Amino acid sequence: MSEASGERIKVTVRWVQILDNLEPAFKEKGEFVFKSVVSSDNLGGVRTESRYPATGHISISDQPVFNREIIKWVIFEGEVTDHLAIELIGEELDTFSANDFLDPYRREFRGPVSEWVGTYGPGEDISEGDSGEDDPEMMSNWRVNIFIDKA
Ligand SMILES: [Ca+2]
Ligand SMILES: [Ca+2]
Ligand SMILES: [Ca+2]
Repeated sequence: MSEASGERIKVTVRWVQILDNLEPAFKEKGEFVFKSVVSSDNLGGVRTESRYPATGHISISDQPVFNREIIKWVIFEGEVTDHLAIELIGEELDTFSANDFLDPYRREFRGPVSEWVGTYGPGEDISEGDSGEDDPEMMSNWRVNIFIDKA
């Protein structure tokens, strides 16, 4: 294992946008908790889990204009060489029934780090073949913007 071969990166979820708050129509906001798993098979294997917010939940509306929350949530900071996988699970908390889940988000990056540092969001992708309905950051009930930077 050679530590010198890795590059240090930082992955931040900059914002989330809720298209369906998974609540009855009369309720404007849903109560959300997001969980992340960031992993890499580089350097003997890396896996980092975190939760946003750290405690409690965040109430987010699904009304246009009010449905985007800037969260600046750092989900990974560490060394990788040529692989990174990001998974996000959004859970909407309910008191009198089982919790609801947003579509799971997953995206995997391979190859030299310099080829995939950047911003990944709805309709602003760097990689080819990721536009329109295939855009991983445009899910049926939410959207996400992720920033991968050298740290
Ligand atoms: Ca609900
Ligand atoms: Ca709820
Ligand atoms: Ca995208």
